[in-house]
Formats: sequence, structure tokens, C-alpha cells
Amino acid sequence: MSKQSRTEPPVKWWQNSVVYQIYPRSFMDSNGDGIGDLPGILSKLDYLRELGVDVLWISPIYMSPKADNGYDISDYVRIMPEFGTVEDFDRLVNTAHQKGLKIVMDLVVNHTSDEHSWFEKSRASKDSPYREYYIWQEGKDEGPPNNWRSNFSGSAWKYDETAGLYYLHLFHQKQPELNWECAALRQEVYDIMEWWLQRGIDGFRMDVINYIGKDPGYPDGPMGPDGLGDFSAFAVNQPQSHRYLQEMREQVLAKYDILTVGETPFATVADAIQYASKDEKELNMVFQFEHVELDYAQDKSKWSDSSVPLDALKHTMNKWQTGLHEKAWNSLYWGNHDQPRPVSRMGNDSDPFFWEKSAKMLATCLYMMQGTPYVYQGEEIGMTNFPFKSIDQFHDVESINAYYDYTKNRGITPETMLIWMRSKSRDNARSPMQWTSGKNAGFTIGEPWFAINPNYNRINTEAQSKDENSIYHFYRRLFRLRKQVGIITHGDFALHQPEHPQVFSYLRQHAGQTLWVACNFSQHQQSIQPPHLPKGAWNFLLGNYLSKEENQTVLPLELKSYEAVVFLHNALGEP
Ligand code: TEU
Ligand code: CA
Repeated sequence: MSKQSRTEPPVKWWQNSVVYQIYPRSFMDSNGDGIGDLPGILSKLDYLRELGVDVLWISPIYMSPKADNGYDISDYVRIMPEFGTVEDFDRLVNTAHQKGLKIVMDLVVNHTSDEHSWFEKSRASKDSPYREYYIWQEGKDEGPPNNWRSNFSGSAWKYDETAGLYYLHLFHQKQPELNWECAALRQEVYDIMEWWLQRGIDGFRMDVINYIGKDPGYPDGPMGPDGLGDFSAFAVNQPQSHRYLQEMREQVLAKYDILTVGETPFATVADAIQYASKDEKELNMVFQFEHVELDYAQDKSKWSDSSVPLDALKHTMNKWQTGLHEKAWNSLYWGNHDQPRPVSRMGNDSDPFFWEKSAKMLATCLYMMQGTPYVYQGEEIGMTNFPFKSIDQFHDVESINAYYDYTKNRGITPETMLIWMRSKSRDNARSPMQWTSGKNAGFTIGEPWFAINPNYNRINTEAQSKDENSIYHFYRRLFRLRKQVGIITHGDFALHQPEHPQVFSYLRQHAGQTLWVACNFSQHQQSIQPPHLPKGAWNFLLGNYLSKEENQTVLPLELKSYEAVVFLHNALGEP
């Protein structure tokens, strides 16, 4: 069982790797300026290796005026001094490699900062070769070229006095969209990628890479109550994006054995099959968004008090698991730097017992599926949402802009908006990593740039490393299991008891084996009907209540509060 059998298809290294996402600003501060940095990451490599992850994806560390915390880049080949130097970076890559860890960089090339020299030259003169690096348009009827709404509120167009034209920004106005129609711009991007690959990195996570192709007609989108329109039908998943990615593969990616994951909001299963097809024409995999938008409001806005309905979650995960099977490769994630903390969102952080059980249950439910697991810093210790009390505690531009938009223009009271932000804001993921029960949770000896979650006394890596029953050790077991039991990588996927209102139960099958995973998403005990297979035996692999006793072969008929179980069946009766 621990060896791969001959019937299993060959595996690419990124298919059975576990990826850990680092948001450097909030990970570990080495010099007391309150900002996490590269030497801080270096000092935690042993912790990460112990956890059993294989790849580190590092959110942007490039030069940036920080309108969007580094996702607005002003120089792609310089490291922001507060994060360290290029020597620090090389040391990090080399040391990580020595320890068997790979490094994946964040590639943000749908837009730059407006302080990038390309943009400065682009706006300065219509004769500059840089003019066509960005998307410039004449206004219409004294207003912007179309009705598109920026992801960060307001119009997606900004009038520029110097150019006398509008430029497009689907995010912050300090994040002008690059014009991928321009061949010279595409070449610049490929050169930047080469520059980093030559430094020895192992892949790219590509920010909103399915936004790079735009409908050249720039038509109005369906209008919302705010008088602005939705751009997604014209600026996302356009055929041009696929063409550019195929070119990128031919020119750069094909030369390297690296991990590529595209961040693709609005991607359907059909889109993902194109982006991440088995024949590797574009990327290795994508981050789809459907399962992290199930608690959005009816108008598709993320700001509401809805929670994730389990039936919809089961339906969505099933659609992606079965839809990509043998066609493309899934990524598995509940959280990242843009999402609230999974244990607060889909589990129960109201009480220490429920918190621990539900964090382990959520991890089991996700990481026994097919695809490459991603874990966001702090998830492995069950870090929770932040108890925000006022608007001044927020740093995230999306949250702050939405607060003013909703309270000024949409008739939402500040109290209501704060409640919504407390459960949905991206800032929930950005409070510093909790290392110890000491000062500032061991994150910094200085003043942290973002307040420490007051629960750090109870929730920190130091306490959990010492406790064999902690969430941290449970994550280690899950990752080890993925390496030992091939069916977790290769098996197909089918919902079991799809109609059960509180239990997410599924089967994975491969080469005569069956894996059964059952997860109780409620705090109440639930009856279940375990699967019946004609012959052979079941063996217990993992659970968040059951002990590690060997040879547990009786399937449960009930699941306790947030209980998760994993059993493996072998038709031949062999474990
Ligand atoms: O996110 C893309 C994106 O669409 C997000 O705006 C997402 O929809 C939102 O955060 C959900 O609330 C990427 C990065 O991950 C994000 O941090 C950046 O702000 C954004 O691109 C612009 O670069
Ligand atoms: Ca620092």
C-alpha cells in the first residue's frame, strides 16, 4: 500500500506535492520592523518541512507602492527592501532546495502599478512604444468608455490628465491593466519569467491570469443597482487568454519542469479543462472560485451575512472532482490571502472543542479529494477570523472601499457593513502568523503592521507542535497519508449519500480499492449509511475522534459533532 503499484499512472511531481502559501508581510519578521520578511521565512523552513509540505508559494515580494499589498508591482526584478535583498532571496531558494522544499513565485502580470516605469512612459507620450502596453481609450459622452465596475468599487476606468485618455483598471486605480495584445509587452513578461526561472525558482502562481485577454469592443456589461456594469463576460476567460497562455507555454514554460497554477475567478469546469488540460498546452492547474463564492449575496456581491450551504458545497466540489477527472488537474483549497479563515467560515470557532474538531474535519474533507493540496499559512493551526470592531482596524483596500461604497451609496448601515466585513473581509487572512504565546505571538519583537489576533495564547504553533492531538499534527498525518496511499492521488470521485443534509460523504475508487471519507459539518450527532461493498475488508486510516489503533474495521453508523473518518477498502481483503 505504501508503494505505488504498477497500475497507477505516472505522477508529475506537482501532482503529489503539498503547497503552502506564505503571505510574507504577515509570516515572520526577523528585524523588528513589524513586517514579515525573507529572513523570517528562512528561519521557519524547518517548521515547514516538519509539517510535510513540499512547495512554498510566496505572495508578491517585488517593489510596490502597496496600494494592494504588493499585488501592484512597480519593478518585477527588484525585491522590496522591507522584505530583504536579492541575496536573501537567493539564500532562501538555495536553503529551501537543500531541505527538499521548492519555491513558487507569484506572477502578477494582468496589471502593474501605475508607478511602474512602463506606465509612466506609456502615459507620457502617444508616440512612446510603451503607449500600447496599457489599455487606453477615449471617453464616451463626457464619461468613461464603458460602464465596467472595478473589483474594488467604482468605475474601472480612470481619466489621465497627461494622456488625455482613460485607462482600464479592473482592480485598484493604481493597478492599470496591461495590454496583452501588444507583442512587445508579452515578450517583456516572458523575459521577467526567465529572469526568475534562471534564479532557480520552481514555478509560478499566476494572478488573475484569465483576465489578460479582453474583448476589443469593450462593450457595456449587465448593469447593477449602482449604475455600473459587470465586466466578467468581456474581460474574463476570453479566447485570447488561452492564446496568450499557449504562447507563454511555447516560449517559456515548456523549457522547465515547473509548477504553474493560474488564479481564475469565474472559470467554469469547461474553462478549466482548457487551462489545465492533461496535455499541458497551457497551465498545470487553476484555482477555481465557485466553492468560495457560495456564501455570496444574491446579487453576487461578497458582502452579506449568508453562510456556505452544505448542499451547494457538495454539489460544487462534486462537479469539479468528476468534471476534471482524467481531463485536467484540480487544485484543492479552502483558504488563501483573499478568503476568510475556513474554520470560521465553514466550521465552528465559537468554542475550543468545536473549533478543533471542525478544523480537522474541514481538512479531511478537502485533502482526501483529487488534486494538489494548498494550505494557507495558519490554517494548519486553525487560525480564525479576526474580531474586528471598527473600520480603522482594516488595511485591505477592497474592504475599505466597499465599506464607503455600501454605507454611502447603497443604504447599508455602518453596523451592518462591519458585521459583513467581520465574516467576509480578506483581512481575516492577513493578521500575523501565530507562532508562540509570547509577545506579539512571536511574529515580531517590534510593533506588528497588523494587530495580532487576541486568541494567539491558545492558537499558536508552539503549543500545537507539542500536542500530538493538535490540528497541526493532524495536518501532518493527512499529508503523510496522501504520500502513502496512492488512491488519494489517483482515485475517481463519487458523492455518497448526496442527499444527507449535514454530512459530506464521498468515495474514491481505483484499481480494486475504495476510499470512504465521511465528514459531519454540524455540531450534532448524525446517522449515516456507510457504503456496502460485496467482499473484502475495510480498514480505518484516519479520524478526528478515533484513535490510531490498528485494524479498526467496523464502519460507524453515526458521526459525532464535526466528526470525520477515512476508511480504505480492499476487495482482496488485504490492507
Ligand atoms: O485576486 C483576484 C480577485 O479576483 C480578488 O479580487 C478576489 O475576487 C477578491 O479578493 C475576493 O474578495 C488576486 C489576488 O489574489 C488579490 O490579492 C489581488 O488583490 C488581485 O488579484 C489583484 O491583483
Ligand atoms: Ca521585517
